[in-house]
Amino acid sequence: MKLKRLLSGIKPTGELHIGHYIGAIKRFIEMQKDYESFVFVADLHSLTVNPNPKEIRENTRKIVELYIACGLDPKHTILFNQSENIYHTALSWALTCHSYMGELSRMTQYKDKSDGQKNESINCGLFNYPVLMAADILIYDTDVVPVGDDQKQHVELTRTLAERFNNRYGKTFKVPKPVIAKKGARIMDLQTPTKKMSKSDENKKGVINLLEDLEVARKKIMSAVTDSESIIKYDEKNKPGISNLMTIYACLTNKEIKEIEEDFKDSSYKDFKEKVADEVVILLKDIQKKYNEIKTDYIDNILNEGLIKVKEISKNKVLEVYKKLGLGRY
Ligand code: AQP
Repeated sequence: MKLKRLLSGIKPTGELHIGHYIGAIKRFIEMQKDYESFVFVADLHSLTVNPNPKEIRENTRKIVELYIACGLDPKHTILFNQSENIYHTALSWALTCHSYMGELSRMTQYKDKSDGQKNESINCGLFNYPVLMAADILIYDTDVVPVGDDQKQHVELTRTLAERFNNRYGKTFKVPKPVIAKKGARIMDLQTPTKKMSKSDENKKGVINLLEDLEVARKKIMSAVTDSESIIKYDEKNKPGISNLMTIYACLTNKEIKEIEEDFKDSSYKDFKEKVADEVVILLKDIQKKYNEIKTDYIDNILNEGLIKVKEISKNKVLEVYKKLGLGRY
């Protein structure tokens, strides 16, 4: 039986944190044997936030190393670097010309990230990047896109663009589905638990990186902001801090929230935080051990092999699209 296709990626704009692991990478790992998986480093997307070239280059390699250290297996997952496959941008332009200013300006991430900036100086890539993301997905006839909560709207836009194109030019694209985890789709900042844990966050106290020093990681959990009630109960609205820690614990132990409430009903916040910190440290220790064993050549070989496979598939899709649009001499 032909496996369904999965695709997802992470942009190399900084250090990966436990939010990326829980909301994205862990899910790719759980799904990789049941899907034909494509996981990439979204380096083109990082240009939307103007990071420096040296950082993009270093982070790109680091992300692939972390993908592998976390458990992505090149036998099951095709790994590649987005910009090396030129067909993504070729499809993106065709889709841009089928997208509307109105729908792109309604994207929450665009509104959030451009907030406070003057129109004249907002990077057009920030406005347009959901279309590139649609191209990333549609170019592979992707069935499912496992993403964190914040990316759901972009996958919905991808569906709209696919349907619009199919209606105008005949069936061309598969219409993909977002797969959002029931828990862990939005890990919150440990110091401001009403805000998503983010790699570009200036205050690093609320973020635990996957390559974080283990003792520092433990301290960050122990000093996570909670509330004064001291009851371990899941209530995102009124108790966002403890609810976030419960989510992290639930995802790392594969326990249900109800079970955690029951197990810790007589515990203090301090005791519970210690248990959460233990799980986080076990995870980081394991990832870091594997990360330190990875050799540079190994990463290059994997990316080279991945690139050959994805180029072949995506070239055919772009030719099909261009032909339907009357472009070239096909
Ligand atoms: N805190 C999070 N909880 C759950 N999932 C998360 N993801 C990111 N942060 C969390 C998911 O990871 C995937 C890749 O994200 P990305 O780095 O490409 O983009 P992002 O969502 O913009 O991540 P950051 O950390 O917030 O980066 P910056 O600060 O550079 O914008 C996505 O599936 C995302 O949902």
